Amino acid sequence: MPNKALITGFWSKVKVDEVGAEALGRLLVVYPWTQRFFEHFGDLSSADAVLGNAKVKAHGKKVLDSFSNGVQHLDDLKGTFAELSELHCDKLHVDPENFRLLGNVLVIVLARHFGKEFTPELQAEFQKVVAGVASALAHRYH
Ligand code: HNI
Repeated sequence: MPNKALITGFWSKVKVDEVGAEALGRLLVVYPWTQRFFEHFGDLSSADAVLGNAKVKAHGKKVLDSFSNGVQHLDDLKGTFAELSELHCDKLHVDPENFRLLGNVLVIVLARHFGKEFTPELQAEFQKVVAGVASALAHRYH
């Protein structure tokens, strides 16, 4: 079980809109096949286009708001993400490997935003959180 106090203390400093937009934007640039799910978002033709795309920003914030809710419910990630797992599996058909990719991109964005403050200890805790969220979102697939 991750160190909840350490995680929630740190998470209160995270700018969810900025970090969410950058994490989703980087996912789409670094792993271009993920763009397939977001073709209706408009111009994704270059890294600048993706990172400047208002729909990507808005959706990144939505995803990270949902992730924040998970941070507040570390004891019950499975229950917290049950409906979203159904949505991503049954309706959106997102390959669950992509949840793991987004989690790792999120860790990189946190490291970029917080620099030294994102200590190895915090990273270790966050790797557990992103793995837990990815696994909860993938639950419906099993
Ligand atoms: Ni995801 C919609 C949360 C990862 C593709 N996603 C949502 C919504 C939430 C959400 C919340 C909005 C639901 C609603 O409208 O009721 N997504 C999350 C979380 C993660 C995640 C918490 C991982 C931490 N989603 C991903 C990944 C992909 C993805 C990795 C694809 C690569 N999600 C989608 C798509 C939609 C979506 C596609 C619908 C978008 C739209 O509005 O058209």
